[in-house]
Parts: sequence; structure tokens; C-alpha cells
Amino acid sequence: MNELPLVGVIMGSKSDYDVMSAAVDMLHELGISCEARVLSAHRTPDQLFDYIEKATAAGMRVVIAGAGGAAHLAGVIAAKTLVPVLAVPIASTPLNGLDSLLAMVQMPKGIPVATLAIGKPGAANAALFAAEILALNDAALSSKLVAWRAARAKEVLEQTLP
Ligand code: RP5
Repeated sequence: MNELPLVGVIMGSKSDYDVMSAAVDMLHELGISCEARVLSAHRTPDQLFDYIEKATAAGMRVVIAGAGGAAHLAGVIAAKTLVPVLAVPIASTPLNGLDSLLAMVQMPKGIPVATLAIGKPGAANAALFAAEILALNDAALSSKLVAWRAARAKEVLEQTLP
């Protein structure tokens, strides 16, 4: 999308994209402009801070951050901005995402991060959560979310058992 990105989808490594693409796909489905980038709290801290400062100054309203292992990405982004940060733990180590879940959810008082489920469900929900935040000031997007949920309900009600 060439519009100014309202949502940033940041991940610590390209290896996270298999999971984080679920967020990007959901944002596309809802017609929300987004930008996906690989930036790491540990490997590229200066570039991460620079990106967050510029992107939020340019109008980014929500940041989704996915990372695995000792996952500081969402926390350090939240430390640098008042834009809501939604965290997606990724199962990229032998601890299967529990390590990143605890790192993300156990933020100290004062720097909030909203942490979603481990893996693709969390990534998709992060995008829906971002949409719900944006929909507070966007009636058209709110209608889209109502329709999206209605479609999910219809799918469930149409399910038949063997
Ligand atoms: C984390 O380390 C990344 O978010 C990724 O989940 C994990 C492994 O990264 P790679 O070694 O695959 O680049 O920082």
C-alpha cells in the first residue's frame, strides 16, 4: 500500500515472518495501511529507535511487534513511544514461545505492552486489536469489523458434523 502506514508490523528477524504475515494479511483484509519491517532490539537498537521516532511522527498509530526468545522488542518500542504497542510472542527457541510470552507480558509498571497469544493466532489478533483501536475514530472501519465478526459467526453456524 502506498498510503502512510497507520500500523507498523515489526519483527526481530526475517525468520519471524511466517508468523507475522498473519498480522499483515489481516490488516490487508481490513484495508488498513501498514508497513512490515525487520528491526531488532538486540541487533539493531539504534535503527529501531530511529524508525519508531520517524514512523510515529509521520502518523503511525499502532505498532505490532513480534519476536522470539529473550523478546525485548515490544518493550523497548513501548519505552520510546506513547503509541499503543501490541506484542506477539514467537516460538523460535526450544522453549516454544513461553520465553517470549513471559518477556513481553511481564513489563514493569509504567511501560505497558498489550501481549497477544503465541504464534499466528496472536499475530492475527494483534491486527484485529489494532483495527479496533483505529475504529474508535473511524466509523467505516468499525462497520468492517462488525461485518468481519458476523462472517465468522455465520461460518460457525454453518458448520455441520459428520
Ligand atoms: C529473535 O530471535 C527473533 O525475533 C527471532 O524470533 C529469534 C531468532 O532469530 P534468527 O536467529 O532466526 O534471526 O530476536
